Amino acid sequence: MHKVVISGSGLFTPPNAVSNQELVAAFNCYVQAFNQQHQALIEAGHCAPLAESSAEFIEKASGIKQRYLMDKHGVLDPLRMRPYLPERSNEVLSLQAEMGVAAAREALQSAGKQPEDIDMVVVACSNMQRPYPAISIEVQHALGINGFAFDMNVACSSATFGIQTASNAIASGQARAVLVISPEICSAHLNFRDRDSHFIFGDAASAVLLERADTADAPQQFEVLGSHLATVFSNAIRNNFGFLNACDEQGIGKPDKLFVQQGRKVFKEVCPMVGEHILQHLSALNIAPSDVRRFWLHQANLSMNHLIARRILGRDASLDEAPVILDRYANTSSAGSIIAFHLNKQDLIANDIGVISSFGAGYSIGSVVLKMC
Ligand code: CO8
Repeated sequence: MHKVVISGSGLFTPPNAVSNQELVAAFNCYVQAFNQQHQALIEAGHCAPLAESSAEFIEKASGIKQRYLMDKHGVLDPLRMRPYLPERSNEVLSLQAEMGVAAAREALQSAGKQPEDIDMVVVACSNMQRPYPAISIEVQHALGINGFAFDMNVACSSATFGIQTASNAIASGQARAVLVISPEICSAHLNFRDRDSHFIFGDAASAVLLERADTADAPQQFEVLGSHLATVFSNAIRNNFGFLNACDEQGIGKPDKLFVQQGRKVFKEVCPMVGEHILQHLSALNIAPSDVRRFWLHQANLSMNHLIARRILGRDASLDEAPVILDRYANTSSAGSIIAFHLNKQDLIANDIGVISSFGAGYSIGSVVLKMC
């Protein structure tokens, strides 16, 4: 079996930053218009008035201050409240592939690799813009990579599941080097009219390059000491959008065809599972939690990360130990923990241990333990 390292990473950040205040202003405009339009029904008790959102609540409940979106004008238009992302002809690189290619190019560059060094491309994310041809094959083609590519979806844990798949392929000799790319267009499957969740997500694409340790010559490399994955079925985070929707016209346009969650339930159920998962994984590798230099945790909610870190360490983690990017990026689903890794690894030194961890819909949980070479 070959030793495997992560030798490169990349990030694509969309051009449009949207603050909580901007998002709330649009949402509240929509609420006021709705309540005015339905005033008679509301007064007669036949329709519940909508409640306004608040930027203070959002930051306090989630830690999110802003997010980056592929389009902000459509989202901030109270009459539309969804991004405007025009369809492209089949001859043009698709939007999701474009985001993935940008992140992948940076990963290739930081690893000092060329497309001909790569044998496998995995696009691992929560939502694919189409079923086929696979987005990964389009990315592979755009980058000029030989070998093979496939898409996989394990919601927010897609990247860690992708890393395990890539790592196994390299260790067993099936591939010399693999790109795991997570282009997330969360804004296109978020319900911006839902007060409970309109603030949660942002768009971004991340990429990591994994390869055999004996071929790697990047200035910074992380040996993959192990990965540990788990899934437990839950309906607490769900999206019923899919190809069968066209077969029952009554369901088209209903809110369940976008992201829906019971946030409190998710919070309560997932935090203990993740803490235990990481502790078990470290124990199996004979690593004490206190020996971990950095936790690149999934970036969904700041209080969740505080709780999980406390469960693992028995005390609060410092920002240095468990860096935060969700304040700027919001929840970027599978890209979140990889963005945290990408932006917070430069200061590590040889033999430092780090843990990438993801959790989300499914439920799905993944951890990858790394040692800087
Ligand atoms: N403004 C003002 N007040 C509000 C708002 C708002 N926007 N929203 C809710 N409130 C009010 C509620 O009405 C409630 O009031 P009251 O107490 O009077 O009833 C009060 O605030 C508290 O509401 P909650 O209990 O809902 O608030 P929480 O403190 O639980 O915070 C969170 C809500 C932030 C959603 C929190 O529960 C959370 O983060 N939970 C975990 C979320 C999470 O990690 N989910 C994982 C999703 S990621 C995933 O795997 C999906 C992948 C697919 C990607 C899809 C992309 C679109």
